Amino acid sequence: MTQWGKRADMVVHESDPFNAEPPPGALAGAVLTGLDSFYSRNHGPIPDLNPETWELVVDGLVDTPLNLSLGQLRDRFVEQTLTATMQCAGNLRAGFLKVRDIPGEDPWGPGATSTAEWTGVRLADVLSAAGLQPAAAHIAFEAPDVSQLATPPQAYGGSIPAAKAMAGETLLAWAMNGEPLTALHGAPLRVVVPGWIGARSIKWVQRITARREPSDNYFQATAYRLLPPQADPTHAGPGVGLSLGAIALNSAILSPDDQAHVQAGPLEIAGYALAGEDRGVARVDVSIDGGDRWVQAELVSQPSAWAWCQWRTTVLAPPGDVEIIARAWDTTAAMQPESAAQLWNPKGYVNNSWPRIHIHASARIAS
Ligand SMILES: Nc1nc2c(c(=O)[nH]1)N[C@H]1C(S)=C(S)[C@@H](COP(=O)(O)O)O[C@H]1N2
Ligand SMILES: [Mo]
Repeated sequence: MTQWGKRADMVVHESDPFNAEPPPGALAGAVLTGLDSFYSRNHGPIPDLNPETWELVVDGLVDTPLNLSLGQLRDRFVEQTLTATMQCAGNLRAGFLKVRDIPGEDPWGPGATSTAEWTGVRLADVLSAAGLQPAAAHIAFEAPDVSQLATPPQAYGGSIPAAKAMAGETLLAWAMNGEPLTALHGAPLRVVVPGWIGARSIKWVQRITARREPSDNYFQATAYRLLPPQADPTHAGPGVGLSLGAIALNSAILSPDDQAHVQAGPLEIAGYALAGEDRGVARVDVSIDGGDRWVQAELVSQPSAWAWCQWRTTVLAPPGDVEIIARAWDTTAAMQPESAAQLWNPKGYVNNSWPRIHIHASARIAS
């Protein structure tokens, strides 16, 4: 049996806590990621919650604090379904490790990114029912999974600004690709914050608190912050560096595999691009000559403003070692930064530099 029902070729970075991503090729070409392939990122043990007794508390700066069972949540609010991509801030950290080591963090490839159709209710509807007060600037989430990686050890949590919480796309979801949420992905209920780093999509959410300030949970105040290159992450306390929220424009090459042996000649290249909050993917370029000439890839599908754009193109691979580079542009005409070295940071977040893979093409044998 594979762990947690995942595919046999899942790249497992850690078993306890479970941290795993699908091989890149498994993500190529498909809008939705199957539940057996969807990456999983955990900071502690996976809670096994009883949906019958589980309750969601909504409190803080609200007129009417709420206690809601799963049944009440389904009955009182209008069901919503949205296709959205989840992406970990550590996606593509592996590219940073070629620049400089990052101790204690997993070397994620491009697979810490997956897309599902999420079903649940709007967080905005629940907050409105509770009577969100004007002073509430941040909405904090609490979960029961206690992480030994936090200083001090504590349950996972985080927050988003009230404006994002009240935006229609932010959901409290109980289903993924039409199936009930699994324990691994946050059953019975998780937050889904489309366009924002995965860390804010709190799984197993049990308390939602409206506050004046962001959550002071370790994973909001100290982790998931972009530190300057010289900073020592073991000594950076709360509030140091940039708090990560909205996703930065990024892309990945999913097929062929890095280091693949292929035949020279026409070669299909496929990948994803993700623009994040408020933007769409406008163009993806591919180069096989170090960036002298670029061909525009075909944008295959972008199922919603909150999902990745799958792209593909065919190049003529010359015999020998070939580097394939991609770069995405968004609807504000901004383009991804070129080099990982410029972006390297001590925790290895947000590597949105141009993706590069190397292949070896062998000359075709004349027949
Ligand atoms: N309670 C809880 N929620 C969590 C986490 C966690 O460890 N505990 N990890 C976060 C991170 S960093 C990411 S990237 C996503 C991953 O969601 P997934 O495991 O469903 O892919 O969940 C987020 N929500
Ligand atoms: Mo993450």
